[in-house]
Amino acid sequence: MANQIDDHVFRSKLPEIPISNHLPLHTYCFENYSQFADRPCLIVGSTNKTYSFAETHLISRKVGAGFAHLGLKQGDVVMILLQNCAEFMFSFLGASMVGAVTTTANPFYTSAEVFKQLNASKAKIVVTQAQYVDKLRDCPDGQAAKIGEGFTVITIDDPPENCMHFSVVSEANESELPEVSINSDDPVALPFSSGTTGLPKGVVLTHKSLITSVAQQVDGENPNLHLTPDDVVLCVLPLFHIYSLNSVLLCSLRAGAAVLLMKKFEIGALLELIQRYRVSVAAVVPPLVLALAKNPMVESFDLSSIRVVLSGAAPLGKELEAALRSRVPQAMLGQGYGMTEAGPVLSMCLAFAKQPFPTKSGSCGTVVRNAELKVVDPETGCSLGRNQPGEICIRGQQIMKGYLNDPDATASTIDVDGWLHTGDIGYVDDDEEVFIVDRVKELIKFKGFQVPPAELEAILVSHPSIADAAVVPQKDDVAGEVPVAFVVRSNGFELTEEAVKEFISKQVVFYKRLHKVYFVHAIPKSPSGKILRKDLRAKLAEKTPE
Ligand code: 4UW
Repeated sequence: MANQIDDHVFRSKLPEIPISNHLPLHTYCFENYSQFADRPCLIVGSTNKTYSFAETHLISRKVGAGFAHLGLKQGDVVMILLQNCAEFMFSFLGASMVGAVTTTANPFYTSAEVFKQLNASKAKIVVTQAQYVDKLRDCPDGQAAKIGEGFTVITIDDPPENCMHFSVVSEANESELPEVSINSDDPVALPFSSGTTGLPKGVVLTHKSLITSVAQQVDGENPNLHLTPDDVVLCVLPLFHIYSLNSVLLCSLRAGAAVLLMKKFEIGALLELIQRYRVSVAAVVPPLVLALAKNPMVESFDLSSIRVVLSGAAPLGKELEAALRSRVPQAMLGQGYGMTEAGPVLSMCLAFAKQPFPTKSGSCGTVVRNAELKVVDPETGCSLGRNQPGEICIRGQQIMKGYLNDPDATASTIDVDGWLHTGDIGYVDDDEEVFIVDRVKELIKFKGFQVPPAELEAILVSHPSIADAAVVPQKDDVAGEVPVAFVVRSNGFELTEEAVKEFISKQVVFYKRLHKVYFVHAIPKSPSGKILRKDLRAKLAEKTPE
């Protein structure tokens, strides 16, 4: 406790607010919706179909009732394996309404990746599209549950064999939605993240955590991220990632803003939709900033409606920010800083507040209100003052409850005093702005997507000709970072770089593919057997790492 008294704790410049985090998440999100019931809530970019808030509320209730009819019980898990679409929203909210939990997965995952998450989360229902159903059929080790036996598959388009159509749930009778008593500490979302070390793990986010995070952004007299029913918020970032799910979907729902859903990023379609729907808030990641700043097509479209560009999930260079500024001079540009386990938002640009504050380029915002942030020396654990870089820690009701069935991983991430350790190195300056300067955790980020090195290392050492392996990030102008491997061949085995790359690419989603393989005689390790990643990163900085 002595240590706590000495802590330098940073807080928001905005006053604390009361947060209704005793409610279930869906009740909180729809709390004010009668004020904008007939306004657009969801706009489907590819079809121009629009759902009002009242329609979204009703369909979500139907889906909840439909899920219950299929046997989904409070505490059960639904997997959403979809690109951005209206059914994503209905399924997430419908599940919440019956006290169930949603785990979101990337539809581009390979079958092996999907099954790892399906088995770990024990999902009872999978909502997906017909084209992804094959991934659910051939479980690689043949041991998992099967469609129709262990889990039910619902497709939003023509259902293949043993699957049912989404209308089975979306046309259910909403009056049959079961009454459930939800505790604020019950889980509602289960995204997967590798955190600071190891394999992807289920991150238990409760009703309380997500409400707190949304409220920290959009509630109060002077919201940190000011959204109104006049806003149209671009939703091109995938909803299976917590950034889009929380800061785009849930925040808009709470604030009454319309969400413009795009299935995937394609610059022409994106620009056309921004112009057509007069998008006012664009949530982006640095590669999208690059496209908006550099692509010549941008000149032919009217982007004058954009008032806010929010970037996050990976570092945004100052030069890139400046280049974008010249394209959308009327807009406020700034960053948010999030981490799945943190609920996810740690800090948000205060230029987005209703009564904005001046902010600096390169900053990741200021810690959100109703939360505490500190910076600790990674060696001593002591907290540091202003302008001194160290590991960023966050505390508040928004952070995860813990990792699913993994108390050890939870204990090594959230300490006994409730501080969540991020594995990011940064500092807080004289104006309360957070700057991230490095990452000490293993995680690699390709265009903001998580690439867990431990996952690739486990696959590599399963190869009969590989004795040992380590995967580390290499800087890349477009993706930010790309994964590269150091590989030790087994005695006497021939193995080419191409063969190693192909072995990996068959088993993982595109952004986890290896960009380079270096053959070495040994992987540097600490006496306890930990890979010395710092040494390997230093080797990469040399010209010839072999
Ligand atoms: N600058 C530098 C940043 C930044 C960053 C994240 O995949 P995860 O677990 O989670 C995220 C969540 C991002 C997010 C959520 C909600 C939100 O409003 C927002 O603001 C725009 C962003 O990315 O990866 C977490 C890790 O990603 C890095 C950092 O290392 C963090 O621990 N990261 N944001 N602005 N790095």
